[in-house]
Amino acid sequence: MTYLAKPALHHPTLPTNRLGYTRRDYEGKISTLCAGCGHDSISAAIIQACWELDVEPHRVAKLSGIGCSSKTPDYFLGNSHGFNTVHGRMPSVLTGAALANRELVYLGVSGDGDSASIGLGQFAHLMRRGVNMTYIVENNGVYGLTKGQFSATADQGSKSKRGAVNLDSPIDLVPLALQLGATYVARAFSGDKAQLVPLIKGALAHPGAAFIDVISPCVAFNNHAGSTRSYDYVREHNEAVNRIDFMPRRSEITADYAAGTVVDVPQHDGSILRLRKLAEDFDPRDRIGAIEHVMQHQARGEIVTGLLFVDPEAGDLHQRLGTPATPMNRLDEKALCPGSAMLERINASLR
Ligand SMILES: Cc1ncc(C[n+]2csc(CCOP(=O)(O)OP(=O)(O)O)c2C)c(N)n1
Ligand code: SF4
Ligand SMILES: [Mg+2]
Repeated sequence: MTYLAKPALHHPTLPTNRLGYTRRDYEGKISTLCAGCGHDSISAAIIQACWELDVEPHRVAKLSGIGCSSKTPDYFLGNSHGFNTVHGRMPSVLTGAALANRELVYLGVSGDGDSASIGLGQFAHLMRRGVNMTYIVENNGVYGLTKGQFSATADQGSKSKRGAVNLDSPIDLVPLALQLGATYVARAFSGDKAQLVPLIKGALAHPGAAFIDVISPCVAFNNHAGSTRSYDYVREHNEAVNRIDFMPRRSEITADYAAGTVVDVPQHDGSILRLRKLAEDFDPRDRIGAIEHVMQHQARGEIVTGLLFVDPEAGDLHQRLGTPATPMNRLDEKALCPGSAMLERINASLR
């Protein structure tokens, strides 16, 4: 069932992007997830974001772990590189790939079980190393694939479908990513595509570790009264701090806004993140302020969404390590083996 291909034909009048591709060129196989699963909406948002950004599909590497969420890379970007790793191990495989070939666009897709339980250590080190990638956690508060056990992000006191109460404290990956040094951090809701698509575009263009926690209801196991990850609960408790418009370098800035209602955050590549403020007291360039804001609202049962933090001066692991501009998987023997004289010099410097 997982391997149903979609027919390649599409209507000749479908709009194309600057590369001449239609949105359908960014799709994957037919999804086998439950009808109404939030994860499918996230796949649709990824397709939309990549199409709008004119990303060349063959330049994307999509990696995931294990779970319903980690199955989704099969359902988008069918012409991209893909690697379905072991449960919770996507970050280390992604780090290795990104070091070997810095020219690809790295997209990690994971679940709350995959990233906050078995893969928590891997998640932490990817963020603190500043690997240049977009990391999306499709957060439903349960292990969907293995039939609905509480995950580590489930709120204390929330109820399972069968009425069991979760006694453990939750792990919130957003303040964690902020504390660990991620340079682009957002939270979104799979049911709000207008918010999610620009957040994904901003993350893909960000030159460092970008993390988006997307609340993504599991209709089979966690969409009932008593759950804090159901469609109804998230809609009622969603406190968006801003709305972002991602403007690539080439776009002309024409929109007119009242003074004080927007913040423009220029990126290294000349693109601009325009943030329309919804919470007056919130500044997305203040890392510690963002942690406080998220945690204070969380204590009141509110889910803060939007772009929570961006560092316009962000760098990445390659910059920190001073790796060559040529991707390492393309270095020839001359560059990799500088000769016995150089080896002697290195050895001498270590004596
Ligand atoms: C090493 C290992 N341990 C446990 C499992 C069983 N397992 C498969 S998916 C999963 C949890 C998936 O939860 P999550 O990442 O939240 O994805 P979801 O299905 O909810 O999208 C577990 C525990 C496994 N496949 N491999
Ligand atoms: S079990 Fe839950 S997470 Fe998995 S496909 Fe169904 S609704 Fe989605
Ligand atoms: Mg899950």
